[in-house]
Amino acid sequence: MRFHVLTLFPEAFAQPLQFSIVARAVQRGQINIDVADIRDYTHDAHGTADDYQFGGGHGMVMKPEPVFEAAEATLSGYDAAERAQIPVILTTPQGELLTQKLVEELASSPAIAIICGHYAGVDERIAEGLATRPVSIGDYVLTGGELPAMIIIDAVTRLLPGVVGSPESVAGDSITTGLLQHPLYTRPAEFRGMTVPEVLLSGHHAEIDRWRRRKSLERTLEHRPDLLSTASLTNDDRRYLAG
Ligand code: 6GU
Repeated sequence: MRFHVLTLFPEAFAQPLQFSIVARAVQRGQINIDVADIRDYTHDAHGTADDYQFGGGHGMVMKPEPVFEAAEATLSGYDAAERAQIPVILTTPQGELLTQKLVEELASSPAIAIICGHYAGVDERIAEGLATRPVSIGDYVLTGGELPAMIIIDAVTRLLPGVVGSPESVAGDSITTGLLQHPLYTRPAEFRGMTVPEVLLSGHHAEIDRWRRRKSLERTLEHRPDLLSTASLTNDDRRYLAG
């Protein structure tokens, strides 16, 4: 998978993606993260990439020309058929909410371009004529789209074949199953007076599975009751939640 990031702050990407699983995926050649500096595509001596808004109002707006030119240069290596398969994401609080379902869809693309919005926002013609996928990472406002871009890269990368050790750990994820994950414990069995639930030490796999399922249901009910309407629940699950 090739990620093409278009940003006014390429330095933001130098460190954060260089540890753990994403770094290993880069080293193994499973992903490639290409970062283009939008300012390299400006035409004046000052490298002006933003300007005042028509109609007045607070905050600067990213100009369309440098962003279009950066995207065209970045994607020029692909032929028309490939190009048509590449989602061009625009990070914006006005976008479609990033969910695991959207992450799965993105992970099936051959490459992904991500335009990082900044300042008050981007000229609407970037959304109209260039981006194909406006994406928001949640209902709060950030100063820019760089962190959202990294979040998208991280979430997509871990779904690629061979990136995360065991396919089960991806399949059994929080959210992927439609429920929040059950609690996890490792050694020591007792820590500062806090003990590991007996059932996990019992070796009874059916009991362990039942306990985990129930904890998932309890947590989902407590923190994300909205997920219960779409999760696939057994009659047992329903009885447990009702009781
Ligand atoms: Cl993608 N960008 C910005 N600036 N703020 C956000 C966001 C994106 N998603 C949630 N808040």
